[in-house]
Amino acid sequence: MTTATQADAAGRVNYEFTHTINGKAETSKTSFDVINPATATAFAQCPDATKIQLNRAVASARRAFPGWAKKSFEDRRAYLHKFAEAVRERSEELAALITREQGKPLSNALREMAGTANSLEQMANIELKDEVLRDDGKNRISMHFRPMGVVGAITPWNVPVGLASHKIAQALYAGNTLVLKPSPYTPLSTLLLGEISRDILPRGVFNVVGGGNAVGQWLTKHQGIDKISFTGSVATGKRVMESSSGTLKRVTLELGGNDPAIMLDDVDIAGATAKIFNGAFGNCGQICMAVKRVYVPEDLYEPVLEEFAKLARNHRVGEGFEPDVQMGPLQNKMQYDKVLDVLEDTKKQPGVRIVAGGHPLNRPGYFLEPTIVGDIGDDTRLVTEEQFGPILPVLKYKDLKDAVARANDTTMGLGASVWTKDLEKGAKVAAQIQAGTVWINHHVGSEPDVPFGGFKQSGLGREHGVMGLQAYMEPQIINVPVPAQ
Ligand code: TXE
Repeated sequence: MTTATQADAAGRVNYEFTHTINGKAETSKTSFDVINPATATAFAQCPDATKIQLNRAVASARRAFPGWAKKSFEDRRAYLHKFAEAVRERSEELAALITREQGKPLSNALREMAGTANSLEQMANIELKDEVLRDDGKNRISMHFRPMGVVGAITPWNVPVGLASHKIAQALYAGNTLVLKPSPYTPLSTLLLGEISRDILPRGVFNVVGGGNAVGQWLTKHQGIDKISFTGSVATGKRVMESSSGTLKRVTLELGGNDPAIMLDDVDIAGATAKIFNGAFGNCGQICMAVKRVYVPEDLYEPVLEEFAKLARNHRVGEGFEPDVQMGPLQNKMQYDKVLDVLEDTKKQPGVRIVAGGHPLNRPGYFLEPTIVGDIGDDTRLVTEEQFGPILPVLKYKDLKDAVARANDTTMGLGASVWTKDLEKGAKVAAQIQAGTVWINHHVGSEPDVPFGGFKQSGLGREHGVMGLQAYMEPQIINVPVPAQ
């Protein structure tokens, strides 16, 4: 029997990936190629859903909604825990598929799968309590949280299953049903996740539909969808918000970032550079909350730059299944071309120094050397745009106030970090940064019980934690007059 991860001698996976609609497998008349970014060749096919299939998925979610919403949090928790267990059992298979379609090292894909099972479990452990707002002898006013209906989730290609798991856990635990559309660049691991869910969740509660951007658009415009949860680019996020407005859908947007890391003058150089390097080059720089700019005090600039260069030169780049590989290729040709374009622009800047990397790898696939850039201006594309790739600008500063102002001089505000031995001072600097999360002496990470999201154009609303769960529900006030004694 062919499995979803077995590849033939030519690297092709001849498995029939299917949508999950109303708890059953469905194929489509047409399909599209899924590319392995390490070889730049197609290795499998994804079914391309028609509008009729999407409508059927939404209708099945609507039918399943009343029964699912009526269940208690405890019941829904038990379902999600069972789902988490099944994912854990199949995590090696899912991880291999992620490496093949996404490009990340297998060890990272396994970590993504551990995070997925953890999210499905931990987000379903959150306690959401009713609140008494007033009980003054005249009125008893309380606030309750009710499921919304059908959620449409749209996910990107950088952490395909991990990011989907947050939306699945929150939407379903809250009592909603779900239609999930993965990115056309990395749809297969999510389709397999849907397949795994079929024996566990009641029919129609969780639907997965493969397809291109049009399917996403249909979802955002659909009359039968009550809320959209989207993770992706700022530009598409704005489009999602616009097309969701027709039915005033609730919208949660988790968009890009241009995260600064600010080193203070008492920083432990070796320790901080190693951690910042991992925060910048993990997943080949393709993380919304990756470090995208580093600010370094003038006196420490040269040693810090050299330390980053050493780390970059020793970083092992290769195909995700190669042993000990630390960084894979960029995920797709569009992103590869975009990052090469930023690199070309960077090289043209007067006085710029490329202290490590700077070239594509001489092999097939979308590989680029980890690249460290020094002496670059603030108004360049590498500094002002989200590069979303393995190129890190290291910027010099004289005055901390100025560094904070430059860090804040962006339309984004997802994450940031401050690096210092003085934790109190670090916290004071953190408070001045306009970002949804500011880490001290670390960067990157999301936890099921901690709200996550961005300031400014990095997004709208928060996911995770009580706040995240509430965003998948409608608050309802019950106002009862207290009878006179
Ligand atoms: O993302 P899109 P793309 C950033 C990164 C990258 C850029 C573009 O900077 O260079 O985004 O990547 C679906 N209505 N991030 O073009 O378009 C699409 O099918 C509804 C940051 O791949 O945002 C996919 O499922 N849906 C990010 C999803 O949106 C639509 C992670 C994301 O695709 C749609 C990835 C439409 N009109 C890239 N058009 C992060 N925040 O982590 C597309 N889609």
